Amino acid sequence: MKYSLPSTSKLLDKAFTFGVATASFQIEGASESRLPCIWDTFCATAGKVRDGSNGDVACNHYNLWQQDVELISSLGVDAYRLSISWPRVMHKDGSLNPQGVNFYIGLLDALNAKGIKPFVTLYHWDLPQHLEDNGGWLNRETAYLFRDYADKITQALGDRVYSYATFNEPFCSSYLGYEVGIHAPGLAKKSYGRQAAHHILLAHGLAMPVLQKNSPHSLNGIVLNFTPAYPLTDSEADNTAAKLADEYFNQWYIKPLFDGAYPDSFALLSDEDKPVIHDGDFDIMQAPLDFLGVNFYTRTVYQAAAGKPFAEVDMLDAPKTDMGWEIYPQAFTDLLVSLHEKYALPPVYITENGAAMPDKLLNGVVNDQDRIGYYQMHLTAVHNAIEQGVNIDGYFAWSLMDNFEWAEGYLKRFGIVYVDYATQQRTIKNSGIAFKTLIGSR
Ligand code: PNW
Repeated sequence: MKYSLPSTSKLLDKAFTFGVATASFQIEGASESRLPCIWDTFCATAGKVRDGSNGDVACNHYNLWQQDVELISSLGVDAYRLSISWPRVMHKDGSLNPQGVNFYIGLLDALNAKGIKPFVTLYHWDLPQHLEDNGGWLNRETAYLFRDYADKITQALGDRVYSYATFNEPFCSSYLGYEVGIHAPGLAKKSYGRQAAHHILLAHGLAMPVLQKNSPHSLNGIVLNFTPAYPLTDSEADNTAAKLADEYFNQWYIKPLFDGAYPDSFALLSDEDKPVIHDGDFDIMQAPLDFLGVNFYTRTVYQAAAGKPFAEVDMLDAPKTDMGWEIYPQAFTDLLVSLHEKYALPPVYITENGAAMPDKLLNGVVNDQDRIGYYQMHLTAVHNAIEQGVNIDGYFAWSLMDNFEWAEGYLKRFGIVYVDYATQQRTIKNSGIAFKTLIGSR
């Protein structure tokens, strides 16, 4: 039960940051002590979450946070990535809610006391419902309200935070939430997805200078997810399909931040699908970043198709996780190298990587050999990218513990710690023991 890397690997330097990650809605529970958010509403809508569950209790981390800090500390990690629940720390009138703020102050103080660096994401999908009622990310005003939230919360948290990310995965919030509707708020229109993305990237750009001013010593940036697109064959048609898919699902969310423009295939959008863009928006979006967070899980294969730019291919015989996501670690190395070649990147942190597996707790043990295999291959993929010149300073496992996996509810387990939801008992899985051993071996 051990991950192995070449003894000279940068991953084994003490300066390389190893951490575990979570997000507010997925673990906190205690929904009664905050404002409602779009995921509460989505969960309450029949047919949206597979097991009909919600985030009312989740891992009860809001009440169990002290033991969870002990758990994180027992893993020996350098850092813990968490997110702040906007509806927990702000009232409807835009003033801070001291009860919510004090929860995070207590948590951050406990982490710092243990020498664990807090990596804080300001938006991991839990938009206050009252803002959605006013148009949510389709309303440009929401970007300015996000800046205001970022301003107030970063002032309140003072110097407790090692790193701030504005957003987690603008792709998921805009595409899954507003374009295909499988995430909250469940809207499904192409123009909505593209407009929501534009406003989220704008909100990011508006907040960045505020973070730099209020928290000049933290590493401030954004977290993006990538699902690299591969052609099924090396035909020109399949290559074109994969390139268009890559622009639509990946480059769309990063190119504006570094190049101040959407990809070329923006021109293929019909006029009604194009987002409303104001003069100066791309200048705002290009605010310099101290770090880029990269989340990686899988790749997608595409082929050419009649009547549409690309068609996804299900790789039927390929190894897959419990999400049905193909296990293809070479795509992780390829992705990191290609981002490094395309953009003038700041230091990169892998802010999420991991796998859902059908875990079983037997006699107090979770022997998750498949997850151990996934981590071994993906840590090696990160090592290989570093060898090829990519500047990567850290790696976070998704997730610290099993939690509310969005539209899959509690059916999918991503943790390196097992959660028995009936008792809220946590058990470190064998993949977690291996992670601890790797970190301790440096
Ligand atoms: C990420 N996709 O979500 C999130 O940041 C986590 O909150 C989540 O639990 C984790 O990955 C596992 O799903 C994603 O469809 C959800 O490409 C969907 C996609 C990517 C990331």
